[in-house]
Amino acid sequence: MSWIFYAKYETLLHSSNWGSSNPARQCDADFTGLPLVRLFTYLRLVPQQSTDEKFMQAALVEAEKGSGTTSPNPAVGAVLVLRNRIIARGHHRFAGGDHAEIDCLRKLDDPIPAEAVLYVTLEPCSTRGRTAPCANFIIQRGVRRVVIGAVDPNPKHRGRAIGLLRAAGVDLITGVLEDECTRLNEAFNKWIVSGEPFVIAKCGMSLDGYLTRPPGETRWLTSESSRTHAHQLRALVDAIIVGAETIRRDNPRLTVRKGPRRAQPWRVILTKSGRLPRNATIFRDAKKERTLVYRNRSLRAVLRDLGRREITSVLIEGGGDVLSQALDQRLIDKVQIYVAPIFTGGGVLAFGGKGAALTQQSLRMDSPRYERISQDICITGYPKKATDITAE
Ligand code: AOF
Ligand code: ZN
Repeated sequence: MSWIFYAKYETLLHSSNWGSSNPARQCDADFTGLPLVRLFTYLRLVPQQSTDEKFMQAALVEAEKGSGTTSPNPAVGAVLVLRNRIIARGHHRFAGGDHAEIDCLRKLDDPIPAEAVLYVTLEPCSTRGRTAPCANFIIQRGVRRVVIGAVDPNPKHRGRAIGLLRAAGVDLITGVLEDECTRLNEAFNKWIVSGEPFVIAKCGMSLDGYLTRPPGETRWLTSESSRTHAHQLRALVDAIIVGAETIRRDNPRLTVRKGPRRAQPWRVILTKSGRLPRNATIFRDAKKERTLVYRNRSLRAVLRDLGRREITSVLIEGGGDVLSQALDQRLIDKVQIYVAPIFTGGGVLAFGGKGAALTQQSLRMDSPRYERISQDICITGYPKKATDITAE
């Protein structure tokens, strides 16, 4: 394998932005002013992408075209390669529609050449669901070599197609760009094995951790760019959860106004008292049949019920009450938090709750990412599992 020096673009990007005082320079990498010694610290010896990785990357690009529209199915992409050239591409668009492999292979009428290789981001399915099994179709079409990204976590399929294809004499390898292929479907991966949706906690907060705006001041703590950035998440989830107080106070629309979404995400309102303004937008607008109200139910019970309705991902948008419950009950799978450079004091804490008795029991983030957006910082991360913490 050949090796190249490769600057970790992202690390440089973040390190340079931290030091930046120029709000106009948001996310572009900036090498000026970076001491040479620091530059070399970040130079990493990494393997050049192999041919398999290159084509799996192309299959991932296909898969991403379905992100946000395939639920409750995963987003999957495929490419067919002949002598180092992609001759067909395909992706899964919506549940009930063609799977990625079928979409790709159907683009060729002719017999598939013996040297052709099929790259697919997820292990092909092996039994009939809404559609016929892809493994059989691949064998029938005479594909001789298959490269798989991630194994399908669906208990109905997990590992079966690998056995079927090998038994039919197909040359097969798995695990190419496995992490990328897995992460693409983080919501599906949780829901299909647990029956509960993947929970993303999202909010904008002040430097002192408050959600609320100072009375009489501007309506928002975070910048417009942060809010546009945050809005894009809505296009990728099946439901948005808020507490009744958010409806009473802000009368939000909770709709997707940008992005590829086919259906409006469910709007889920949690209330103890049942007191909700009848003329709130969510009960009156064109999407009103996509509003669900849960009265006096624990967040966990709500999530279970949503999972039964094939809701694979939820976005908790506030207020402090719901976010705190989610934190205290350890129901969060991912956070996306926008911190604005402002101290408000008082008001509603984003994550009040009971808190952890000991620092050791606090919820730590795994793989946190920091992105500067205008004057704000967007922090994303995955809470560490208890097992990761005890292993440290
Ligand atoms: C594939 N290729 O593109 C996708 C797969 O009900 P069905 O027939 O649509 O099957 C859904 C299941 O198939 C889904 O839960 C997941 O395990 C797998 N998704 N498989 O071979 C695809 N989207
Ligand atoms: Zn399939």
